[in-house]
Amino acid sequence: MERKSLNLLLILLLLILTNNYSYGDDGYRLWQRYDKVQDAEKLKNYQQSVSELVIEGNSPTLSVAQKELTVGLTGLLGKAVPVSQRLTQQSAVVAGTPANSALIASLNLAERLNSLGDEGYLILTANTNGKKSTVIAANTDIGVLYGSFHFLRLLQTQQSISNLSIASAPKIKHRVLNHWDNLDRTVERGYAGFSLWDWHKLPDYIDQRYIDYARANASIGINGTVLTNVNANALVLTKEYLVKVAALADAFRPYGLRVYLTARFSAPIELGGLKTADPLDPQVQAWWKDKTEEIYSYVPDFGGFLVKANSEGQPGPQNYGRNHADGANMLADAVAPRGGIVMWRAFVYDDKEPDDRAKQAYNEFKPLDGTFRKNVLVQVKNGAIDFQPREPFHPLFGAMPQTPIMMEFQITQEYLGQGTHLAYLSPLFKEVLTSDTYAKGKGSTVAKVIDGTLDNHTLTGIAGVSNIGNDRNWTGHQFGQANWYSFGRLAWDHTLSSEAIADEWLKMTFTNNNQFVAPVKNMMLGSHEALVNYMTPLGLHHIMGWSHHYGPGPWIKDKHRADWTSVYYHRADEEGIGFDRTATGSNAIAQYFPPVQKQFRVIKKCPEKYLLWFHHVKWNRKMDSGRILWDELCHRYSGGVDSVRQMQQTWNTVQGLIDQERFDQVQSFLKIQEKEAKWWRDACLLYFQTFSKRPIPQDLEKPAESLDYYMQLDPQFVPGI
Ligand code: GCV
Repeated sequence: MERKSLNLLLILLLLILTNNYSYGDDGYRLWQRYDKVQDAEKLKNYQQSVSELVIEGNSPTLSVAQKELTVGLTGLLGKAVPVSQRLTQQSAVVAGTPANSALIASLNLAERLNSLGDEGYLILTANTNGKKSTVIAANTDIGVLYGSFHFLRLLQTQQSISNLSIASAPKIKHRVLNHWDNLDRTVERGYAGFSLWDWHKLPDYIDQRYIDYARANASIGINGTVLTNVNANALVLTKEYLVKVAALADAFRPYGLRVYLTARFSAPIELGGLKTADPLDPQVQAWWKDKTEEIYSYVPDFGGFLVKANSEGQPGPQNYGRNHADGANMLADAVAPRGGIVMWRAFVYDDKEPDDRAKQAYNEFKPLDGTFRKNVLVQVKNGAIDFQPREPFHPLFGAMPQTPIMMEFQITQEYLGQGTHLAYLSPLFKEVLTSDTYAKGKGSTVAKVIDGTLDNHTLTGIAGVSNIGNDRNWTGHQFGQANWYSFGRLAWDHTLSSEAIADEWLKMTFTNNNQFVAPVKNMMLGSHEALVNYMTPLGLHHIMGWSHHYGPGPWIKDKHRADWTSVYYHRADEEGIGFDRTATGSNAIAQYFPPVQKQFRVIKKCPEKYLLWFHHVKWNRKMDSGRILWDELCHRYSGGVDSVRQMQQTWNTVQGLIDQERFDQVQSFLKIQEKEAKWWRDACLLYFQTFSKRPIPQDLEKPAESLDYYMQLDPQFVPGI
């Protein structure tokens, strides 16, 4: 061997031995990595605690549970785990239901299982036929699958499995992803490539991705997926597409993932050749009934429809002088005989220019409370405008006690840095869920509205607009996976903390090494606030670039709708800045219950994070920090940029603790994020300075370019439009 080759070989060996070399990893495996447990003592303990896997029953769902446990345990333990239908050894893992497993039945768990419903499970250390075992028990096979994922998570996050007594059940019934995927595979507001659904090759080709997608969703308890964009195309309701939908539904079914479709309200005209889509017209009603029956003939467990109607140009019942309940009820009657539901969106604003767009959904929907069918959920965005980096909770939460209100969060980061900004969204989700509506006195949180406990609803739901595409790592940004993950975990149990979710996600996705987990978790937990600061601090909102929504655009004005411009929302003038939503302004504040109004009504008491959402505030007003508003705004924008730089530093310290490939991608994206945070800061401050006419405080970094420069930037072909 030549000397040079020998040297190379030695270097390689050295790298392997010193463990500084790790294999590339593209993130495809998400949080389901199942690599061998690194901690020797824990590994030994796990190996001793898991000798075999016993699953007595037989069903498609049990067989995927068995596969997941086998693959997972084999990987984590670094040894093959035999599968058996009979208990032969101490320390087995026994999984099943009392109905399909004599072993589980012998444990008399009926009382404990009763309260856990169709999807809950128990994970117990138990004595089974005289042998110590770990038992995963549920009322249904899906419960067993969910329990299996939970058990694997315990090992992935290196927790003790010695004395287990876990009971878990979802707090919300329908936990649904909304894909804004078009039939041509573009994804509206999608930043992770094209749609996962390869319609052209369906139904014949079932991509492994569909299975892995279903696995990932099942692992966090997501049980529904709306395949198509709310800006709907009626074609998906034709036979040509329904056979494709059926193929996806078949692939997802073992994982408990039900398929839903968006219904284009004008489909009876477009597909059925009718002259009208009036929901009170008997022919229209009959058309939807027949269409629904046809769908069920392909997908027997079809979940139902999601509808965007009379919003942003979509057709709806108002085109015929009817209201949202008329439209929703017609579809609800069509799916009711098969147990389907209708998720009717409240994201509406009409063609006339409103005095305040924030008030429209409430104005249109609140009077309809009590008029919807039993199988209708009204799906409400978390805030009254549109998934802004921060919004106060939507006033419809708590305002329609007779109607099940479903939450709609946006997981894809349309207004939060799109494909390249690291923003962990669990704190945003939690901020909304824990907000108190005071609908029935103190403690009437948004979470209690949507989990049904406030108004005794059993039909409950939560939706997340998906950030998933066909990028190899699913979400474009490695940390986008955390938002998919945290949505699912909170949908199952909204009481979980953002910190706990970040902790388990990091351990499962990267490593259990605390040198990595502790600093990166901190970084994640502060990332949403950092983004709010460099984009829309102090309650600012809707000041992004025109149409593609990428980058800053506080100067956007003179468009065909005032409420699509930025000046409509920030209202900056020489006096001050902010949207007066009190009685002296649009009075949107009146849509909240009195104790909430009280929190927001006067500038002095209003939390600063919502200040400019509710008030027009003078530039020289003293803030909590002692600074005047203008200086505070400058500090917030600058602080946001500083926080991103801090995130970069944190990330640089963990190099070598994880694989290089994912490390590099995150590092590069953080550079983009820093560049864009500066862009936001400089563009917004220079623009608002034309009104405040005050200097940027001495101690802060000055803008790199002129306002003209920023105003002329015109990014082309931004993804997701
Ligand atoms: C699917 C915002 C987005 C649109 C989206 C709409 C909605 O306006 O920019 O892309 O349309 O919300 O939620 O219906």
